[in-house]
Amino acid sequence: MSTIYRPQSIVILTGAGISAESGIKTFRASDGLWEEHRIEDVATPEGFVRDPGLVNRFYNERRQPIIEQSVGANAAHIALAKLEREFSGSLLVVTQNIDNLHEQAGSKNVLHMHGEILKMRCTQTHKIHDCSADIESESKCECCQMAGTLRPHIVWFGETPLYMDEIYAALSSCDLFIAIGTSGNVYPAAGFVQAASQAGAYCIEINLEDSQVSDYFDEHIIGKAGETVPMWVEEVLSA
Ligand code: BV8
Repeated sequence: MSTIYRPQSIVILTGAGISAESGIKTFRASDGLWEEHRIEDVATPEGFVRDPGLVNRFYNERRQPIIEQSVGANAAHIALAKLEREFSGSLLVVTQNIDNLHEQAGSKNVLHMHGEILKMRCTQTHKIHDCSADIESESKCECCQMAGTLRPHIVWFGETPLYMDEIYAALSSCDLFIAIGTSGNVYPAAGFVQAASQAGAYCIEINLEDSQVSDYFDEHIIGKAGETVPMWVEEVLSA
């Protein structure tokens, strides 16, 4: 990594690729999640209204391994948690992922812009609750004691991502932006590199291959996140 200076403020965007080596499926790979389900059916509010059982089953299947802790943080998550502990400047991890692997690795300053699979939301009161079991149509909500009002606390297509003000504030003031394991297909996350670059940040993309937005980055580190991220973190900490 040709970091020519000591960064003071780092924003890191992670996508499904950082969790791939933990055994969690990505979306757009040949065996990805979208190969098995149409986005319209399982990741839109319209799909949930049409068939809440199908959508709940889609997320129940993805939540189970995380509840059972049969999937764990990998070397990339662990390296980012080390960076948060040892880096003298400011660090924010913005993740598109709904798993809790950054937190399992010890990261504290994490914004889940697409929600969290271990949380659910009451559609009547909009209160957010922890979710440590399957959501079924007869699941009773703890705030309104009614069945059928719960949904995953997930941002679906057509819904507004979370923490956008904090994210854009961090992008406008960072001097180093890193995107790890994201294909650059989904906005507004895919546009974050442009916001960071326009604010003068040096932008690095860590991925197995080029993404849809690779042209906006100053540097590309090609390889598996579990190998490339720990090396990159050591270079930043020793700079
Ligand atoms: C919104 C739900 C308005 C949870 C997800 C232009 C501007 C604004 C919006 C739009 C726009 N054009 C279209 C839109 C609408 C839409 C959109 O972007 N559609 C796409 C399909 C064109 N966006 C929205 O609807 C968003 N909302 O825009 O509201 C707004 C806008 C701005 C401000 C306020 C309001 C809401 C989008 C959220 C949708 N929910 N998920 C869930 O089920 O998980 S998105 C879904 O895809 C995932 O959550 C994931 O976050 C996201 C992106 O996928 P990736 O993480 O990149 O994963 P992918 O499989 O694609 O790629 C993996 C990458 O990893 C690959 O590059 C691969 O090479 C790499 N990799 C694999 N293994 C490794 C690796 N890299 C390193 N190491 C490895 N081992």
